Amino acid sequence: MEYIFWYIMGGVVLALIIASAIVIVSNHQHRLKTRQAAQEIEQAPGVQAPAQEETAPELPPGEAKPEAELPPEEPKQEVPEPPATRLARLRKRLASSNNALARGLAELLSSDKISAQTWEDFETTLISSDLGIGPTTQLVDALKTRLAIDGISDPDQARSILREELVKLVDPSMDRTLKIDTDTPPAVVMLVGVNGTGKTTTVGKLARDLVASGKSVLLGAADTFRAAAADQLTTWGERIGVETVRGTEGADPASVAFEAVRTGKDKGVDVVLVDTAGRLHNKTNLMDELGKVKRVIEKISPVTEVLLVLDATTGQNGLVQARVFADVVDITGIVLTKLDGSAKGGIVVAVQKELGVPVKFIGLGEGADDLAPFDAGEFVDGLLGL
Ligand SMILES: Nc1nc2c(ncn2[C@@H]2O[C@H](COP(=O)(O)OP(=O)(O)OP(=O)(O)O)[C@@H](O)[C@H]2O)c(=O)[nH]1
Ligand SMILES: [Mg+2]
Repeated sequence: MEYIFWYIMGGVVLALIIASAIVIVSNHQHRLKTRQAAQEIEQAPGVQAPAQEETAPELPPGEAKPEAELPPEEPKQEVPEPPATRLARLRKRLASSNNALARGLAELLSSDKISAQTWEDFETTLISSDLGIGPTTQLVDALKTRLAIDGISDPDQARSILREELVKLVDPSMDRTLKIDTDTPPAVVMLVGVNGTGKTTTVGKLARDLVASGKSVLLGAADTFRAAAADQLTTWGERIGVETVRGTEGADPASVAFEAVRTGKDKGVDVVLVDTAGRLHNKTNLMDELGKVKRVIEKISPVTEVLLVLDATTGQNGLVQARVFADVVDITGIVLTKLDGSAKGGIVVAVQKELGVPVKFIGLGEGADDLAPFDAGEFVDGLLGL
């Protein structure tokens, strides 16, 4: 009996093996047929082969599998240069910026004897360095008096008197801090000015410094004239990890500014920096629009600071712009950019006198750390090459 059982079992196993073999062979034939059909379709005119799915090449045994591709690294947040080294670097740049005021002062100090002609030349240099007639007369009179009274012939002493008088003219008593303290956050800082003076760049540089000092910041791209303007601001924001609120090209700048400040308030940020479009001061409608932007923002939060951004190389024309902007929005501070170029340092004094508001920041280059808080002593030392 037992052998009958094993006989039956053997038969069953054999039948299973034969069945599996049949299945494998028929699958293989089916795959061959499908491939043949696919090749025929590929070869037919006008038909493109479907893209082959990429498969990883087989590795020879024992070879390590390459590591899976890592996701792109989060952009590293940039760390601003510390203020001390930045100021030293900026002072050097100011001294080498070849401006007329520095040259005039150097000439005066290098004369053995200060004659009437030397004074006259010095006066001319001061006026042509954008200092303005009033401040020039004031400076020359003060110097003449002090140098004569004290009978100074030592150039070092003369230089230090000149430094003192210049610092006085630049007025170290002015409050140059950025106004961002407010009982009703966020503080709102608006940047205004004519085309290409450096508003957007200054927003970026300022935001970077604020973030480094522990403030939370949001940017408002109220320059809706060109999409590229909002892109430029957004790029600055991404570099320092802050959000930019922007509208579509041609949107009402006041509504974008409003939205930015509202978002800033909702999110509890400390400071909202609002970039505005460059506008010609002689275009009344554009100037009116600026007034509207400020009024609309103030429906939510007071504007704590309106910074007028002036290109220092434009000289006297900058003063004309300053006057018109001040009529439309109350300017609370001035940013003088491009003092690294062919700018004439005297504009600092002239513009402060014109508006009665302080220069708060100076731009000395296109780099992210090329903005310095203005300091009367540092500035004069830079001019005198001290
Ligand atoms: N040398 C130098 N270049 C600067 C300085 N500040 C800005 N720039 C450059 O000036 C050019 C214009 O700067 P933006 O910040 O785009 O000026 P803007 O006022 O926003 O211009 P609009 O939005 O077109 O009115 C850019 O090439 C800046 O890199 C500075 O202090 N020194
Ligand atoms: Mg801009």
